[in-house]
Order: sequence, then structure tokens, then C-alpha cells
Amino acid sequence: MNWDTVYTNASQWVKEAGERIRASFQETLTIRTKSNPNDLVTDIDQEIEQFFISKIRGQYPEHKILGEEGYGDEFEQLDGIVWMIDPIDGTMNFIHQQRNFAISIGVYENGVGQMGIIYDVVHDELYHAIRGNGAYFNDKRILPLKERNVKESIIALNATWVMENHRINHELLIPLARAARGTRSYGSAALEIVYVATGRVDAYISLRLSPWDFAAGAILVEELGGVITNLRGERLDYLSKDSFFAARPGLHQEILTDYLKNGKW
Ligand code: 2AM
Ligand code: CA
Repeated sequence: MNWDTVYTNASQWVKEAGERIRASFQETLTIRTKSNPNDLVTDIDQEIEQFFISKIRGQYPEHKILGEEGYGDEFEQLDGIVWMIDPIDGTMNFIHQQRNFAISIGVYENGVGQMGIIYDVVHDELYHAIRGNGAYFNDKRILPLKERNVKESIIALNATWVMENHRINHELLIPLARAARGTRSYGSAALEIVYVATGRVDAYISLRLSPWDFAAGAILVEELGGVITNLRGERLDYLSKDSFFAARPGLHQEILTDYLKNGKW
């Protein structure tokens, strides 16, 4: 597969989808809920996913597609070439703020990330990586990640995980939040992971993400020397929901050893 060509095609589709999403700000959205009252989807999420699927199927009929809104394929193995698509990552922000959301597309070959794109639609900022060829912010090369310790780090972490919740003992992450220089939450996993890649934050933690949320960002972070695992320090399988932990090299190990060892994540 020529990944440069895949990138050229995908980046054109992403820009086209971005124009459509920006135009939708003038329209009335149809909003529905999914798994719970705060898990939202709009007609635009669905339209954009269908747009990408028709482009991919037209150009690459033999590839498989995993899409958040369910218009893609169903499969249980990552063999062959798989596109993982989140048409709007940060749908709540899209609805409430008309910013702080992104299109996320990661392409995997036999489970190995080959090309990732994250497009910050409102700022017209495109991040991408092709495995082995570096990562880019609007065609400007992103520098490899250097080590940094917790005390000098900003950790992206949602407040949900440090207040009582049904998923984890909320007290477990408080020492980490306290030790860090600061915490941030942006509400779009794809953007938060790309902020790790660009060094705007030093780590990002979530207790539950789906493959389409992190597929593209993981390729950028790893291309720059960062580390991606679940909160147990294990490799992600890219087929199921799991906890998620991205960080600079060194920092990843420090957080895992000093702050996450005792949790049942
Ligand atoms: P979404 O907007 O595409 O649904 C919000 O903190 C981040 O977590 C967003 O990237 C959001 O993606 C994702 N997210 C929200 N609810 C989720 C859920 N139930 N499962 C997996 N990811 C979720
Ligand atoms: Ca989404």
C-alpha cells in the first residue's frame, strides 16, 4: 500500500467533511441520545461517517471500516487494512460549543497503525503521521517527545474520574492530580491525544475509550516516541473499549509505577 497516496486521499476527504461540518453551524441540528442522556449523536455525525464510508468503499473496496456510528463493517479480527473512523470526536462540544471537536481517522494494516489524521475542524488544523515518516502539524514536522517528570507535567484528565463514579474508586487518581503541575480537560479524546503528541499536555488518561477515539492519535504519539497503553500498562487491542493512557516516554513509566499500580482499572 502506498501510504502517501492514502494520506493524500484521506486528507482531501477530511477537508471536504470539515467544510460540511462548518456549514452545519448555520442549521438546526437533530440531536439524539445513545447509551445515556449525555451520550449524544447528531444527524451530522451520521452524515459525515456515511460520507467517509462511501469515499473509502469507492477507492478501496477491499478495506474494512470501523465507524463509531455503526455504518461500517462488523468484524472480530484486525487482519487486512482497517479504517477506524470517528466523524466527530467530542460531539458534546460540537453541539454546545461549536469548537473543541475533531475528525479522527486511523488506518491499520494487520493491527499496525500506518496512517493517522486528526482534523481540528474549527481551527482548520490538520495533524497527521505516516508510520516511519514522522508526524506533522499542518505540514510542519512535530519534534520527538522528550522525557519530563510528573511534578513538571500537565495531565489531561476529566473531572469525572476524580469524583465518585460507578467505574472506579475515585480516590485512586487524586494523588496523581495533586502531584502534577496542572490538569486539563478538553472533552475530545482525539484532540487530547494529539495534544500529548505536540507536547501541549504531557499525558492523557481516560477510563473508557473506543478504538475510533484513539486509533489516529496513537499513531502520532508513538511516531514521536510517546507510549500508549491501558491503565494497567498493557497494549491496547484496537477492537474493544478499554481504559487509555498516553504519555511522554519516561513519564509513562513514572505514572504507571508510582500512581497506577494499585488500581483495578
Ligand atoms: P465522542 O464525542 O466521539 O463520543 C469525552 O471525554 C471523550 O470521550 C470524547 O472523545 C468522546 O467521544 C469520548 N466518549 C464519550 N463517551 C464515551 C463512551 N461511552 N465510550 C467511549 N468513549 C466515549
Ligand atoms: Ca464521535
